[in-house]
Amino acid sequence: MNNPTPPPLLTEPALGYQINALTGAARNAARPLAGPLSAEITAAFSASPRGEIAVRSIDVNIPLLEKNDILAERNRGYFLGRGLAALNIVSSPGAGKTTLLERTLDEFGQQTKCAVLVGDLETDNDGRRLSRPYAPVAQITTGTVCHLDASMIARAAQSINLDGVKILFIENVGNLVCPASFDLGEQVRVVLLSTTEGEDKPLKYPPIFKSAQLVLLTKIDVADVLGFHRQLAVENIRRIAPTAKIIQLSTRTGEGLSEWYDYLRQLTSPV
Ligand SMILES: Nc1nc2c(ncn2[C@@H]2O[C@H](COP(=O)(O)OP(=O)(O)OP(=O)(O)O)[C@@H](O)[C@H]2O)c(=O)[nH]1
Ligand SMILES: [Mg+2]
Repeated sequence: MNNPTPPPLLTEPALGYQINALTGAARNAARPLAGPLSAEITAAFSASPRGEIAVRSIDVNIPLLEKNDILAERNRGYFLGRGLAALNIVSSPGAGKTTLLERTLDEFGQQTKCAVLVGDLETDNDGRRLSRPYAPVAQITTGTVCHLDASMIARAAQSINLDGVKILFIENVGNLVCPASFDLGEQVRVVLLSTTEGEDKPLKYPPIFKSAQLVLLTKIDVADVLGFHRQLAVENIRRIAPTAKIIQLSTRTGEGLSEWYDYLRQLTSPV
């Protein structure tokens, strides 16, 4: 019996494995994978010492974030049903999210009932900073997870009393990358860019800025001393998020805060 000639190797195997071209050098007919993918691939490599195997890929078109998206829609319906506006507040670490929320609770929160869900990898520092007798707050600690997801929000929202709450602030984990992919069921995504980070961040981290309805340019009180070019930052935000509203503010001096409060007030007005 003639053994079929194995297909030529593309290169000599350096570490024992050789992967042939995707167009398929395999002699066996394709078959569906039955077990864990890694075990299948390992077995296939072991059975192909001369590198006869082929690797093919198929696009199954199943969104990896599908489960989160479903839960996020559920959250959105729940929030809308309760008549409250949820804001997902995102930024790099230290851009001023908690400081802004502290002052917002002290001023705006005196007239309009607000609640906060705040996420961090560790500590309840921000939860304690935000604690006010008139505003329910829940701290979410994510451990090693670099973003909040819709299931964390669903659980945390159940843990506080949302009666009468008109605005639910969700302070996300400080990170400009991971939170971009996770819809929490918010009505508005707010991204902070602080003057200490540099004007180029919208260009370097476009997904998060692209997904924002509102961008807050924070810590403008120190813009001049840092040599931060405010107009350039605004232009960079505009390039990535042309329709987002931009508010320049300083929680320290109060500049721009009335515009922020007007924005919040408008979210609570019946349409
Ligand atoms: N100069 C100035 N400093 C500010 C302003 N807002 C916040 N800061 C300072 O920035 C630092 C970080 O502020 P936080 O509010 O803790 O920042 P954060 O975004 O909540 O940080 P994480 O939760 O760790 O991501 C603190 O030292 C604040 O005092 C501001 O408007 N101007
Ligand atoms: Mg914070």
